[in-house]
Amino acid sequence: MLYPKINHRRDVYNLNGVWEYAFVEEDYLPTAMNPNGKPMAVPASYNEILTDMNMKEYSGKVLYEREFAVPKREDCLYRLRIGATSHKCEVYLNSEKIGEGINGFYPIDLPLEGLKEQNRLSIVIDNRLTAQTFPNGRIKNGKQLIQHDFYNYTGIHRDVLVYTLPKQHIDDVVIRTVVDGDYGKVSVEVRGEYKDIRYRVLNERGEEVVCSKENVFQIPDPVRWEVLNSYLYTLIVETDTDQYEEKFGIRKVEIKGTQFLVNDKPVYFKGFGMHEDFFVLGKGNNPAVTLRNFECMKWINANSFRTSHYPYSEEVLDLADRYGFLVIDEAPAAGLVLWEECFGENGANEETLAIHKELMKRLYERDKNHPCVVMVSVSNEPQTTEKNSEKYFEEVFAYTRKFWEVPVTLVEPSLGYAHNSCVAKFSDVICVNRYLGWYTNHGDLTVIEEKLTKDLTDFYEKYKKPVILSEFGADTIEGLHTLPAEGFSEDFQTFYIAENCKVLDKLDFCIGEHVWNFADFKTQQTTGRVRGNRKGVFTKERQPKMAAYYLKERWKNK
Ligand code: GCB
Repeated sequence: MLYPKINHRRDVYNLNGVWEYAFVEEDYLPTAMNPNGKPMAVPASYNEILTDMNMKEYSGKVLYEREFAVPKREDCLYRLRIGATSHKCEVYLNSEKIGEGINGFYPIDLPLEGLKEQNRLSIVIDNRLTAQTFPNGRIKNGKQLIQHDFYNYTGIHRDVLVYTLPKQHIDDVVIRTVVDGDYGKVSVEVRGEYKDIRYRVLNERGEEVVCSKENVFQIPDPVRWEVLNSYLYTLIVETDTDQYEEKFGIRKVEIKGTQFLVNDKPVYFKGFGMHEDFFVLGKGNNPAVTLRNFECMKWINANSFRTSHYPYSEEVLDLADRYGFLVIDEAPAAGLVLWEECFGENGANEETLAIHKELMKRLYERDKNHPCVVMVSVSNEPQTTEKNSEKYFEEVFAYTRKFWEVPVTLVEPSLGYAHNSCVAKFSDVICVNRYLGWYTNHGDLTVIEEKLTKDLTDFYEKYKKPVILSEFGADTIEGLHTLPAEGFSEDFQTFYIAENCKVLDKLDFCIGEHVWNFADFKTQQTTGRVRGNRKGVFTKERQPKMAAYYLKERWKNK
C-alpha cells in the first residue's frame, strides 16, 4: 500500500477542513446531505471540541459528510485515501456504499468510480468497542465499557485525500536493504502494470547515485541510517506510464545473544511509551504536535518509542525516519483480557484471531519501508496467563513473521511472570511492564529493587532473550512537591524512575527502558485519574516535569 504522492504522473487533492457531522440512528443511510449537520474539524476528534457531556461521551454511529469537486481527467483513475477514522466505518460516494474501514488506526484506500462535477462523501463511523474490535471493549446496559487506559476518541483522525493514478500504474514498492549482508545492496520489488521500468536513487543532497534497469543494485559509498543520525535516500521508480518516490534508509537489525544490533552496533532503547493525544485535537494528526514531541525527545536524549497502543499516523513514522528514532510499531491489540468473549472457551475465537492477523498484515503493508521500525509488537498486555493465549498468539506470531523481517515482541502485563506467561516464549525480545511501588505497595520505593531484579532475571533465565522494561511510571501532578517524596509529587516520580533505572543498570540482559509515559494523556473518568493519566514525564502542554531533568542527564551517556 503506497501513500498518495504528487508528481508529474499523479495528483493529490486534500479534503481536510470543516466537514458536517451528525449523530445518526443505527440504520442510517446517507441518501442526501443530512439536514442536521453541524460543523466539525477534520482531522480531529469531536470529543475535545464539544461542550456537552452526552455528546462528548456519545457511543454509537456518527456521520461525517462533505461535498467536493476535483478536476476531471479521462486518462486516470481516482482513489480515496482516509488516513484513519475511529473506529469502524462505512464510506459512501453520492449515496452509494463504496467500502468500509475495519479499524480506527489504519488507512482506508478505495477506488472512486463515477465521479460527478459535484460529489458528496459520507462516512458513517461506529465508535463502539466490542470483544471483536481492536482495541477491545464491551457494551453493557447501553454504556460503553472500555478495557484499556486511553480515551475512546472519535472522529476522522488523519488526512482525507483524493488522488489520481495513471491507468497502468505502480501498486506497491517494497524496498529491502542490506541483502546478502553487504551494506548498500538494495533490492526493490514493484507490483503493478508496466512495460519498462527503471530505478533511480538520489542521495540527501538530491544527487543521483544509482540509475538501474535491474531491481537489485549497489549504492556506491553507502551512508547508513543510524540511530539519531539518520540518512535517507530517495528511490524513484519510473515506468513507461507512472512514477513513485519512496524514501529509505540503509540499516540492518539483528539480535545476537542478548544484544539488539542496529548496523552491527548494540543499542540500548531509551525512551517512552506514548499516545497520540493533544488538547482540542484529541487524536487528530498534527505535524506541529509531532515535531514538538520529537524535539522534546531529542532534548531529553531519548532514542526510541513504542507506538503504544496502536499504529500512529504515517506522517509520524516519516518524521521518526528523519530524526533517527527507533520505533516499536504496535498493533491496536490493547485490552485483550475478555477471554471468554474474545477467545471462546476452547481456544482462539476465530473471528478475533482473523482480524488480529489481518491487522498484522496491514501494518506491514503500510509500514514496511520505514527504517525507523525496528521491532513490531503484536499486543499490549493481553492476558498472557490465560491458557488459551498460547494457541492464539502462536498463530499471531507465526503469521506476523510471514511478512515482517524485524524482531517481533508482545508486551507482558504487570501480572505476567516468567513462570505463568503462556506466550513469552514467542517473543524475540521480552517486553515487560512493571508498576512496583505504584499499583502494588503504593508509595514504597524500597520494594522496587528486589522485586524488579527478580521478575526480569526470571524472564531472562527462562527464555535467554534480551529484555526491555517497556513500562514503568508514576502519576505526577506538575508543581506538586513533597518532602519526603510521596506519590503524585514530582519528587516521587523522579525517585521512582531512578530506582527502576538502578536495577536496569545491573542487568546486562536488559536492552532498554521505556518510561510510561512521554506526556500526560486523556483517559475515561475514574477515581485513579486526575483529568487523565498523569504519568507523563512531560505535561500535556509538552513542558518538562522534574523527572525529565533526571532522564536527560542519565540518557546523555547511556
Ligand atoms: C499499563 C498499560 C497502559 C496504562 C498504564 C497505567 O500497564 O499498558 O496502557 O496506561 O498501565 O498507567 O496504568
